[in-house]
Amino acid sequence: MSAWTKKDFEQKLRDKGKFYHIHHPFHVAMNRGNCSREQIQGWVANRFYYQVTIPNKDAAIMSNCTDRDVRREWVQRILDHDGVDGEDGGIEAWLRLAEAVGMTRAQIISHEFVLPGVRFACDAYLNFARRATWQEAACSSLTELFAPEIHQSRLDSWPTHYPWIEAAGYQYFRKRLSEARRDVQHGLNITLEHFKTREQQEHALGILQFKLDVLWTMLDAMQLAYTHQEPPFHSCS
Ligand code: AHQ
Repeated sequence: MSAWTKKDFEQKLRDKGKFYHIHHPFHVAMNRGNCSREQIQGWVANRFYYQVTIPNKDAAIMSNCTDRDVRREWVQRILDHDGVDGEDGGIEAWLRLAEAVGMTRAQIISHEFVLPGVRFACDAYLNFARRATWQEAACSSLTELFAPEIHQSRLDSWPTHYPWIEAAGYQYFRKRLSEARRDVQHGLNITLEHFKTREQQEHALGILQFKLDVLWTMLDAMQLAYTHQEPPFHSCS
């Protein structure tokens, strides 16, 4: 089969948005204001494990990438999360979000609330980035094609639905609006350029689906634990 044009290939990637975790029942409930304090806190505590995985994931990509120009741009993702002099970074902003929802930094940093399913999904993403080619791992970050919408939906809906959350916690979502857009331009250019044949393009779609599955599965674990009150081993006496 002949390769898709770059325009059609990009549209096929964007069409995967229907599987994005904004459509997961947990996020739908959250954006409708139907989450309890426990569900919000559980989500913040578990997503912290994802956030701290990202810099290691991006460092894995850097370690596999032999292209200096790509590394010069990709390194910014690590700095966005770890921070630099004068800039606290995303991990610090997530800790402020944790305090804004009524948790302590120690609780979050300890990972004591991280569910096995969340850990496995995040570790699968990190291990994928370690063993895949840097172009495949760049492609897997393209779930952020759909991220600005989800960050904006929180900024739009949380103040009304969750007045008990301190507004200082929203800084993380605001920060990602611009960072995600910049990241996506870079990741998309790499992906559209690298995956040329129809077989390679289909492979890229499969990689994006893998990452969509990572995000979806994290919420499945949280849904069981915090919505259905069925955390792991809850039925074992
Ligand atoms: O806060 C997020 C973030 O820093 C990243 C990095 C990026 C990647 O490299 O895979 N993906 C990502 C995402 C973040 N937030 C998620 C959310 O729902 O708040 C969305 C997620 C993504 O779409 O991959």
